[in-house]
Amino acid sequence: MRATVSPAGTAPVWETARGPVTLERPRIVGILNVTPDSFWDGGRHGGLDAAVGHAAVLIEQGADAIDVGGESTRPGAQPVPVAEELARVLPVVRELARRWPGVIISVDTVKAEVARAALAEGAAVVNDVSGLRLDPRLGEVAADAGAGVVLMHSRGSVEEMASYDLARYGADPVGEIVDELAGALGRAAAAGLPPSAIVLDPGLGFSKRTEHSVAVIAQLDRILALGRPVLVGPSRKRFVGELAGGLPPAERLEGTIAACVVALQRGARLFRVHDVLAVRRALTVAEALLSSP
Ligand code: HH2
Repeated sequence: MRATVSPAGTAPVWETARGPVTLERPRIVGILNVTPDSFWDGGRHGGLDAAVGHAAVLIEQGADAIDVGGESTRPGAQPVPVAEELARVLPVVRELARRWPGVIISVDTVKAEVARAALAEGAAVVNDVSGLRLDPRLGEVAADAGAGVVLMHSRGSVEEMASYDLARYGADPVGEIVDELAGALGRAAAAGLPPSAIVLDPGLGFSKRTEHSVAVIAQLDRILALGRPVLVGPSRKRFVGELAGGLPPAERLEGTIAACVVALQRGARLFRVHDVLAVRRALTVAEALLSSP
């Protein structure tokens, strides 16, 4: 299969509240969960100092953006009230934006109120794992701030979206996912978000069994046909462990890298990962090999 790499000068651009992100090279979004219960980094970056320290490491390792999350989507995770999510996320967003004005700060939330406050503190992007399904005001909040938005595919509430319960598809799972992402694009347009602000994400592991995550990576061209850049988030997820024969999260780095490299080859341009250094090195080499004539 040919690599999907834009010729020089025509790289797609993602508009954010802190200016455009050009996608002539793969962009890495480092994960910074300030939660007690995220499946991999939960409880590790709870205090402000720990969170800022980890962000410094991710940026040093080559993260182009930092995605700050205050609510886990792990199956069985407790829903987080707005006030608690604000208390977790806002001090971190404020400090990161102050220290690293050149780094894109993203807030991983499905709540318009959290998005509004984070954008006011310097976040440039809202990463909505519900694709504008769960809070109808979130799109308008992002549009008013001129923010970039990641629209991820999922089904159901925050508590159920990462389980297999809603992973019920007919003969063409990727077709259903594309249709549902098209619905998210429609909600974005109705909220006043310009297409240039939008990145699409198939939501690996969200409302998807392993075979569904495999299918969306294999058929990423069908997501790209919706006309926006694609972000993928395979980092240490269950489907990676299952494909490797049943490995726990601590042993899923190599599989994560494999998923990122294949997604790059199929046209993804943004990669949301925990392990920035390893993934950046792998993608830099893969990009050089894929873009050589
Ligand atoms: N995955 C997770 C959370 N947010 N956002 C996007 N756009 N894409 C993803 O694939 C994605 C996401 C789940 O991973 P993580 O943040 O590590 O875990 P948790 O939900 O337990 O905090």
